[in-house]
Amino acid sequence: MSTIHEVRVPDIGDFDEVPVIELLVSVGDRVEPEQSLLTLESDKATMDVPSPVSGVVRELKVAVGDEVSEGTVIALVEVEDAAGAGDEGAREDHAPAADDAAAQADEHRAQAAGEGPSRPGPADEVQETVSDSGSAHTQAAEASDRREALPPPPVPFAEMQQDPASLPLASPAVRKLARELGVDLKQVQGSGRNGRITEEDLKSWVKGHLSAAPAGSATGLALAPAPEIDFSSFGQVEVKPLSRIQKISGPNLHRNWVTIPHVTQFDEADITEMEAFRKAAQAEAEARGTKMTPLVFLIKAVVGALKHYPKFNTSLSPDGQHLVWKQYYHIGVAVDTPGGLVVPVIRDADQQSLLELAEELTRLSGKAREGKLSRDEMTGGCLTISSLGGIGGTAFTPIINAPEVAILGVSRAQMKPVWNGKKFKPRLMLPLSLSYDHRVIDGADAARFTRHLAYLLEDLRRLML
Ligand code: CAO
Repeated sequence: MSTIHEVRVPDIGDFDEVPVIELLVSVGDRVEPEQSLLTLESDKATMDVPSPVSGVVRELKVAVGDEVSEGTVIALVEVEDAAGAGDEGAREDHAPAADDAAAQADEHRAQAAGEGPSRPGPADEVQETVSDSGSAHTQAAEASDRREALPPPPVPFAEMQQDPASLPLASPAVRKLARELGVDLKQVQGSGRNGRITEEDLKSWVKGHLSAAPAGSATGLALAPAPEIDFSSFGQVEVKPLSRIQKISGPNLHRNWVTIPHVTQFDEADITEMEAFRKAAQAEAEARGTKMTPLVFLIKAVVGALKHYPKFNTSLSPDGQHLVWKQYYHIGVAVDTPGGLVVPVIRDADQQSLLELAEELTRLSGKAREGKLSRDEMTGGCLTISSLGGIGGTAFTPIINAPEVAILGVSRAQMKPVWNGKKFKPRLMLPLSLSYDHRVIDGADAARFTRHLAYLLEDLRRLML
């Protein structure tokens, strides 16, 4: 005998009409208790909705983009065994659920007796099917007994009371395991879709830390805590919260800065000829409603350099024992927005012309500034370019956007006198600052990479060789 269980959105705190951003299962999939079914994203946090039962997904009641609130039915799961048939929330296929009416009567009676409304957990949710037969009193008592025999409902989103904006993506089961092991998930790098932390990632992280630390040695940085300073004792102050983006990116930047051994290689590219071509192509770009900036050429040249030096298109496995060599060329571009720094990713940059790249850059940076980038548009990058060329400066040391192994900083091009062996000639020189992960890349590799990049930018026809 099988029963159909309606899975509803559990208590998600003060949130209402939260959009579904990802479906993690399909119709026909077998699911286990606590397995995530879908992901919601409020303006403050990303949350998974777990299945309270084990069974087979028979119907998905929502699609990506739908907005849901506490109690919304999101899926029908067929529970096959006898134990499942007894679950709260289960609706028998072959008969109306008389018990459900009894459970409701039980609840209403409790409220009428002054016990006050009780907030239902996911396993206590009100049923759709109501029977008009049988004794409500007897069945209510049975329903109560049965509820007591059930395992407690999953406690959803306990983390929401903590710092929701900075929670990494992980299923409730992985969060539970992390809590048991005392691991802060923010330190674990996720290898799943959209950076989701899998059980394997968590175990590798723990193994890596156990094997890296000789017995008795300190694994942390053992720094003195930052002093708490009352700035108002020095003068008038105003305290404002960090933006949502800053709250998310800050811990990531911090982790990348302290866990990756950074070195920055500086170089310059002579872009005098490139600049002439860029200006000539500007009219065509404008006719297509876009702009041809030096960054567009840089994206193209970076793809060329990645093809020549594929080690820059890798990621280190979480245990630090393997390199993942990517066969695709997705380029991240740091964009300065009113809310903070975001990095949209231009997919398959190798397959796009300069004009197409210009259009894509205009589209993504516009969406970034409007805060409308989807998760897909911000993930999967191979190497990030951070260009401050439109603002100024001569060089800087960008922080690597892990799990990438290098980031290219670009500063403002300047006309400089360059010695050509006989005399000084005015040349437009573009400053390049390449930060790289020294665990993966040697200094000589980095110097070769930036030299090759400069070689391509100096004569773009070389990209076609
Ligand atoms: N040298 C000289 N001039 C440059 C230049 C360079 N390296 N890069 C851009 N310019 C010029 C452009 O040609 C443009 O000139 P016009 O106004 O005459 O057309 C002007 O500077 C402004 O360019 P832009 O900034 O609008 O366009 P872009 O394609 O260079 O950059 C974007 C787009 C989205 C990357 C940029 O606007 C941005 O947000 N940059 C900030 C990134 C950032 O904050 N990085 C720091 C992160 S910390 O690691």
